[in-house]
Amino acid sequence: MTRRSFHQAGAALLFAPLDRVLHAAPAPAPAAPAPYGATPSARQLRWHQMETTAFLHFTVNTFTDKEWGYGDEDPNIFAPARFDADAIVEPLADAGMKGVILTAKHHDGFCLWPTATTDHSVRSSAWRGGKGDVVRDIADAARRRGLAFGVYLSPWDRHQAAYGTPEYITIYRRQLTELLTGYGPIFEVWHDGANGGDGYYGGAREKRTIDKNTYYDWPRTWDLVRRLQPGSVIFSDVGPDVRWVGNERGIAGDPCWNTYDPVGADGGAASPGNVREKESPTGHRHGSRWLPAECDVSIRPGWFWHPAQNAKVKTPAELIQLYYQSAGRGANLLLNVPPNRDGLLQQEDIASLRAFGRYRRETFGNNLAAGARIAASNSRPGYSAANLLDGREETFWAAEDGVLTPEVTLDLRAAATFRVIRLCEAIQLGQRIDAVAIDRWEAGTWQPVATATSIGARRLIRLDRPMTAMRLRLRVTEASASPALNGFGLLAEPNG
Ligand code: FUL
Repeated sequence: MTRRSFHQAGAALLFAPLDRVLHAAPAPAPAAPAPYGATPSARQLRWHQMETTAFLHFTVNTFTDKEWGYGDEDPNIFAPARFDADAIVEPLADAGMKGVILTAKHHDGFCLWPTATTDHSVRSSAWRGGKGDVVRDIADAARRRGLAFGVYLSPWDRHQAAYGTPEYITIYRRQLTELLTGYGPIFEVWHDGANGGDGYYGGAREKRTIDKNTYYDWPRTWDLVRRLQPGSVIFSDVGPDVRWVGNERGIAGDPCWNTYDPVGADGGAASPGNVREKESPTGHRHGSRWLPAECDVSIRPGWFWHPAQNAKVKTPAELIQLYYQSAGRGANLLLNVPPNRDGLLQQEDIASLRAFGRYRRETFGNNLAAGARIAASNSRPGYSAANLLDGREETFWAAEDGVLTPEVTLDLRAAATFRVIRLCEAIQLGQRIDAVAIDRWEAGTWQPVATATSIGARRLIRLDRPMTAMRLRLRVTEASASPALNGFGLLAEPNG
């Protein structure tokens, strides 16, 4: 309200009949904090809520024992005799995965759906008499289990004769169009950054180099995705919605900021396959774009299934550790679990997934702080600290404008033993907090328990060992705007 309109409103009140003043409209809802810096779009907010998703690397490589197919494979080699999409998706759901992304086409160019753009596809395979469609089956099975479905479509295509010419870009966009129009809602479109090199290329068997910044004309392809699937996030080294975390070990930086302004490897413009990836794990504090990190990693050494790696599947403890290093730092975890030659997940992988899921349910199913008495040193009207414990993302605790280092105390009413502390920022208002500290009341004084930097969608602090406390204090020690948090959790791991 300007000064002038304030005076006008005051004058109107002064001359209004008394009963109208007394029965004036209810007080307006308390003002929410103004957003700080870059903020997430609605599609990014939905993606943040997913927290963990699964990747399926599956194609001719599964049968040739390779990581990168050359593009000259006989389609008949793709023969997953017992392929069962429901059997693949169920253990993923059990592990807590909220979506699944399938390699609809990897670098070999073999399409897992009966595309009209090439013969190098399931249509040319004797598998299911050429009538099979892996994309359809996984998409349908995912939906039956309540998981969202996404696609990986490799830009590099070692089969296509036209690769390297503008004609191939038309083919790539037609493939994308088929995937984005024929299989229901797509939550994420995944463009990897491996580009160019040697390949079959329709029999040429040669090396082809492309200009990573210009060849694919990414902005127009992304426009196409926006048009066909407006709700989908687009992933690549540079977004535009979700950024690659900069390594394939599944580990986010600490801190891991949601904002980022990607720069090319040589300091110029960035594009998929050309980014200063050392900066991707942490992002840029106060960057101009909301570009959160996704941590892709395989449950095995390779992205595809290899018989020799059945004994090298990550253990439940390793998956749990990865979860804290990715989702626990506010990023999303994209865990690859590659189907085997039967067209099923391998027993070893399933066992790790199930144990990981059990751990998650048992640890995160019960917030020991839920019934605490809670008080804040400062709250703006309508945004009380009780909102930290109500289990709802929409409600949050916020300090008044200009108050950057408020604190919250919790009285658990009885001593509780926990190992994990969970903090969630109200990221719809931007990333506001720079650092926090947690203390416990012990022997008449506050003793430090832990500190953390970036929070974002969630920060999970896993202590070295379980800790018992009755009173705790959360201090925001540094912030760029008045803090706004929507969750505080204390969690106990199974067996301690
Ligand atoms: C990379 C590819 O080269 C790997 O094979 C794998 O698909 C990984 C997720 O992306 O760019």
